[in-house]
Amino acid sequence: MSAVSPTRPLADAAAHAPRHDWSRREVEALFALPFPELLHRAAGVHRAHFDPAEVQVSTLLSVKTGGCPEDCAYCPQAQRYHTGVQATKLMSTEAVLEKARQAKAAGASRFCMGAAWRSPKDRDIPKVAAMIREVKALGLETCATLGMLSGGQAQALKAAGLDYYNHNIDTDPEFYGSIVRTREIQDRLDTLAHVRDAGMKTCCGGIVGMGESRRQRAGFLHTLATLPAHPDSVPINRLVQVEGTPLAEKNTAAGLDPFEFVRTIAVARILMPASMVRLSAGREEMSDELQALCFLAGANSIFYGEKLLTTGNPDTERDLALFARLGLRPMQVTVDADGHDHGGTVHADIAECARSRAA
Ligand code: SAM
Ligand code: DTB
Ligand code: SF4
Repeated sequence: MSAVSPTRPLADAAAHAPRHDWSRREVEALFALPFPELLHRAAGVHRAHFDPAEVQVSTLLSVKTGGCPEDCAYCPQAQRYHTGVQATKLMSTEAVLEKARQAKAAGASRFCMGAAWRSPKDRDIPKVAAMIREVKALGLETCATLGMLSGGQAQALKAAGLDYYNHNIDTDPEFYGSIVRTREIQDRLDTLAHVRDAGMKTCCGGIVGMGESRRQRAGFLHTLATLPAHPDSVPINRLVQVEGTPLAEKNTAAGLDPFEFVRTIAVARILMPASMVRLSAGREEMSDELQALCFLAGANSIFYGEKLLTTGNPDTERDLALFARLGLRPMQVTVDADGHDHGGTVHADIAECARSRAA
């Protein structure tokens, strides 16, 4: 690694130890701070727990696209909206592995498999378990997002070697019913409990720009920060407006001030200091400067690769150039004896590409 490490790595970790007793008022007060003060505080917390030059890199693959019976108002994969997404069957393990090999060669450390299901059927679990086992055997961390899980399904995925399960609460519980009517937020919380009980890491966040108020953004982050355990990974998505979805029709993202998005990242960083905060969907429409502000505010993870699930992501060339211009480098993963991993596998390609661009 050529980059210089920060001079005070982890020095302030004790002063910024994770808390689970945040009050909603405290979270709202953080949102109300002057922007430079908020970013300063978030950057301090970030440095206490992480090297701010390191960004964890994940790649997403939709292993089963579209045709979903749910009514999430943001989602291009809901069958009931006419978004042009073609429904597919579950991919074969071999086809998934081919994509995982490509992601690894391009420098990803974690491979996330997504399926447009309300919840998997028990007969799907052995097929997904085979994908997980084989992707993990490539030396990648594994993540899946398959909808609601029973306790038994969570245990079966854990037994197959699944490291992370992504399941978002998406927004403030008070606003949830305006976005999703086919399930309740409690269903999401129940699945998260099954995932934790099975011993997997949780990846849980949501979407900004769905017409929620600042108070509701505070309520969303307050809910995450007062879960029995902070999610290990917190994806903050900016709504990608896909034609045919109810939210694209309402054009809710247009009402979101980009600085408000950065504030959301900064408050997430302060509330959940030891979690990875992922600058998730929506980067394709963001300027490099806005993304740089997000990294300054404490984001330390991205999706890398030209596609998210069904929508676009910045192409890898643009991301490599951004890493090089900002002096960022991909995080490495090492697995402790206790089974906890901190960062990613060796990703020669992305690190070397970013370095050669910086030279
Ligand atoms: N069906 C599963 C579920 O709902 O958990 C897994 C896939 S679902 C697409 C995963 C997450 O993607 C959602 O919870 C939501 O936060 C995010 N997402 C979906 N559509 C989005 C959009 N148009 N813009 C931003 N994020 C989106
Ligand atoms: C998450 O919070 N964002 C990712 C991942 N978890 C699965 C998905 C974003 C999807 C954006 C819309 C699409 O590409 O279909
Ligand atoms: Fe289905 Fe998940 Fe999309 Fe909701 S977010 S419609 S559950 S794929």
